[in-house]
Amino acid sequence: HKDPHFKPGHDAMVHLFEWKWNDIAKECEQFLGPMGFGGVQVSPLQENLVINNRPWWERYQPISYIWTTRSGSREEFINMVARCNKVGVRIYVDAILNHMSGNWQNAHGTGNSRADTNSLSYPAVPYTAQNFHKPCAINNYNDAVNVRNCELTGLHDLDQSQEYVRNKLVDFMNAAIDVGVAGFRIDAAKHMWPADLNVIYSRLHNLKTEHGFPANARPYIFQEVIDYGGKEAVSKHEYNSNAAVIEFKYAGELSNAFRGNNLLKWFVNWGEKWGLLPSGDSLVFVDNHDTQRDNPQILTYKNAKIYKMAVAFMLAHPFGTPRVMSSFDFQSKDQGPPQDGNGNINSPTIKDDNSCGGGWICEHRWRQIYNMVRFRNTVKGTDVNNWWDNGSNQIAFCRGNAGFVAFNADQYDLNTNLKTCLPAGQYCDVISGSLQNGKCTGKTVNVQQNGEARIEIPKGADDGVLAIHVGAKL
Ligand code: LAG
Ligand code: CA
Repeated sequence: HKDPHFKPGHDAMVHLFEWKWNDIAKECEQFLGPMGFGGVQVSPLQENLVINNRPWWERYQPISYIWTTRSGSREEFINMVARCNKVGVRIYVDAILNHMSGNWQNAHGTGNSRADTNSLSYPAVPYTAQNFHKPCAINNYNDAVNVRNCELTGLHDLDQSQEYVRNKLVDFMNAAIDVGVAGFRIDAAKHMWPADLNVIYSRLHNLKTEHGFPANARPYIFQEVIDYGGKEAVSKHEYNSNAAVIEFKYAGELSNAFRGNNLLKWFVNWGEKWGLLPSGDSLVFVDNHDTQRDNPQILTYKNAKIYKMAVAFMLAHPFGTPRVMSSFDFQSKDQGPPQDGNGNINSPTIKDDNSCGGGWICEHRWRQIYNMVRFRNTVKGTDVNNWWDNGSNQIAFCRGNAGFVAFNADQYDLNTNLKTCLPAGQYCDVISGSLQNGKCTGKTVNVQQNGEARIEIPKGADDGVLAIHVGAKL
């Protein structure tokens, strides 16, 4: 369950948070496939409770396993998966296995199901009170039983030790596998027992060759276990034997350093030496839909220059399976996606320069980000070599003989000769521009016979990164 099954020439996942299935299908065909993205994490597939003013988080309050949400219908979902697979882009579903909804009067769902949440009755599944842990509140992260058998912010906590509950969860996931999804994000994995989860994973179907997967392929599973390395009863190390884990410490350390609280030179040994899980077990990221709202330490699109530097570093470095966040703009924590007066989600609009409008940020359509996805594909299979730093926040490294990247997070210019490890010639810096019709729209870098080049990143430049690779040679 640790292989994302990206197609050759494709890498990195993007979280198209709250996008509609029809829009994702179009995005796969028009942008993600051609740009070499590997897959999409989509918002939850299961029916959720309708909540007043339609906050984004209503989708984390399931009411049944019917595939009807504000992202679209079952037919639209199936159509999206097929169209994305066809252009080499995988789909990963955000699966909520830990809980159902909290308590709400007159609860009804996006597929018109009803529930009596106060008595833990969800007839559209059906679940009754006996399928849940006896309600108690999670309030002690030093106690694994409290963390796993009590309610996360009042969300009714399913008992995954019951065969009946396991079967409901497995059937839901297998139905998604059977229409072609490549895997799942496991929401709130920290709040479930690893042994129960492993039973569930073991019962999942293989991915099917008819959807372009290799024979006997297992679904990719990446589990949300928030663990920044502090002392708590539950740790990420309990979860990575059978499946991947979302590496929150990776995200925390990157934001910390790019904000100026740690020197970039220390990234010379970035990886397990920092207390991260092994590379092959780690889904890595800079921000997610939660941390961009509730963790002021974490970089987001709102700090565009240093955010893009952190994302570029993630994509340039071989550690982990990277996930790029794609947001909608928000002013307050609860604000839902761009929507009309009837609560229908609006589609993003696409401008001439590739970027989005209509309230959608679409970080994945920022040149500095999608060009680094191309960089990652081009250098795949190589290591980090010829690390250079100035003893502070200017760093550079090669990826084999295929790519070179430099960062300047110091408050003075970077202007020096560096080994690029690339064959001599003229290269297009894919951060300040793109190679289009044989011409570079940004800076060009001249690599000498000895592999060295003059590398300049002035302190006031729009971007604090420079990246060149053999796929963008003039
Ligand atoms: C997750 N991972 O473990 C999701 O990434 C995260 O977005 C989910 O919380 C959480 N677990 C539950 O799936 C989100 C919001 C919460 C929201 C919850 C349920 O961050 O704020 O809670 O979804 O919608 C809300 C209210 C709470 C209330 C609760 C129950 O904010 O005050 O107690 O609903 O009604
Ligand atoms: Ca639980």
